[in-house]
Amino acid sequence: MFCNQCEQTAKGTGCTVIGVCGKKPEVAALQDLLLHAVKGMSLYATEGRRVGVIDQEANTFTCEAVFSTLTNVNFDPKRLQVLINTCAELTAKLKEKVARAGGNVNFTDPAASFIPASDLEGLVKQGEQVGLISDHDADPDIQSLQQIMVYGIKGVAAYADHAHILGQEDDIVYAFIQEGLAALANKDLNLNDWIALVLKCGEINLRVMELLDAANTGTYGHPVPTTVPLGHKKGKCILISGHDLKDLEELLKQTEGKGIYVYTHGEMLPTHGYPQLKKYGHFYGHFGTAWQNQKKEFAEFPGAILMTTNCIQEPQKSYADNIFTTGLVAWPGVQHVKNGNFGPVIEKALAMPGFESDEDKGSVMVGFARNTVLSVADKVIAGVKSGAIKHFFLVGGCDGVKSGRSYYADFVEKAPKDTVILTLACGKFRFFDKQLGDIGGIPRLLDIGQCNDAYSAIQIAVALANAFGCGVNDLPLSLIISWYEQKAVAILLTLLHLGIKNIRLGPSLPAFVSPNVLDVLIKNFDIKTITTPEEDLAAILK
Ligand code: FSO
Ligand code: SF4
Repeated sequence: MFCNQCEQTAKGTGCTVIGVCGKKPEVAALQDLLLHAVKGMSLYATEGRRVGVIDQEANTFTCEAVFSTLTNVNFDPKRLQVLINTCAELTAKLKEKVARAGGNVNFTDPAASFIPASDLEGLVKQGEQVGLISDHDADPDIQSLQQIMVYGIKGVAAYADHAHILGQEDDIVYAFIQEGLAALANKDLNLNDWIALVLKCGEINLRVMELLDAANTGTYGHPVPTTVPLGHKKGKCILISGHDLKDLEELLKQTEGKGIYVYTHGEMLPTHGYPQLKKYGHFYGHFGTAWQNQKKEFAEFPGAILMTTNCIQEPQKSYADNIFTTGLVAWPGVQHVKNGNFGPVIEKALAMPGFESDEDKGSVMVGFARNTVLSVADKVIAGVKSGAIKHFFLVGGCDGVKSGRSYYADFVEKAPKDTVILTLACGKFRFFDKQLGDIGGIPRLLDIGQCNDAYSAIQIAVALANAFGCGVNDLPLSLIISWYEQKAVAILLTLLHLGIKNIRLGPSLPAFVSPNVLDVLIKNFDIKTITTPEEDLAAILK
């Protein structure tokens, strides 16, 4: 196996024996094969668009399949086998449609004529031949750009899947995912073509985050400032993790009146701020912190646990019987329930002891997405003009296990009292419960939301820039970003597409960025790696 798509990749170069995430070589091969099969489908889909064929089934499937190969989503060979076979079936149907419409269906790339082996063993063998960088003679910079684009596309596909679940979609998103994957079969593209595709990925990711923002706020209202308890109530309980708001809503509906309290874990925390979700009286609080602490925290939870999306880790024996997956998440042997069919989760919660007493562990505030922040824009602008607010830091992104990640908590702790910290995604759990006070009524720590709410952060920055009559790069705003998996890659590409400069990225640079590509990033975008909180703060505020 070879996989280098996430930040925790082995030795900072690539997982070759087993994934640091727990991905076994056969699963890596099956994921590679699935991506290969989707590349084949994408060749026909892209040609299809040229002759007026738009296949909705193939489009939705493309996102589901690509999302399944994202870090910490699907570890189950059998479910990957189903996806590979479905891909081949849908591709055959699409090919026929394209041929009937007069399109070219004579592609020479092996992905276009892929026929899946009949059993898992055969599929694994096929997968071992088709890894993303299996061509060892290819130009390393082009290969680097191809990886950046494919990993960015994985992030786009994840967000597109979430948006689609709530009825929001735009064919330009599907078209780009397929155009990008089909481009991998085109050996004539040069360095500039690949740079253009990488930046287009950022542009499309902005669109898909906008769709997801419309999906979430359109369905559940704009988040409002909300206090979320970190303790618990006596009684039966379910813990829900991941990013999917629709799953949460269904769970809340189905548990209503059953004497069960629902708690969030990780990226579900910001959902407490949505009016149409917070209205449920039994939607109580947040338990634990973020995904990388799940083995310890899930073991301490006395109820059922539902994983709606990434990031799942190998379930420990102590909670293997009470954890469930839904949607595209899967771990072999873990009970999988269809989206919305949460009966088994509820039964499990009712059979488990639940919390024996109330416990108060303080609280945190959520709900500072664009609507809330921009409703007090006058106050914020006045604060900057009077000098009460000297600087804004966006300290956010996704978290991981590495100890170097303590940088982010230290940074927040050391940021001067006249600065405001905006945060989002699971990286915030390193400091989300710090009491940082306020500046003239504006809290110094503002939780914008999940990783996809980077869209909201961008809208806030653009609105402030307009109010000050300057560009985003001229605002007293610095981006201190942590990355872990491919949604973070997509967001980073969006920031580059918008021309945002001086991003400080950590805890380490992606293994898939070649020295020459890094050079381009530094020259054009002044991108930097994090150093120490003291050094970076001093450099930014000087
Ligand atoms: Fe984190 Fe996982 Fe939201 Fe990622 S929970 S690491 S960027 O999937 O998606 O922030
Ligand atoms: Fe390694 Fe990350 Fe790939 Fe898992 S997803 S195999 S940890 S690079």
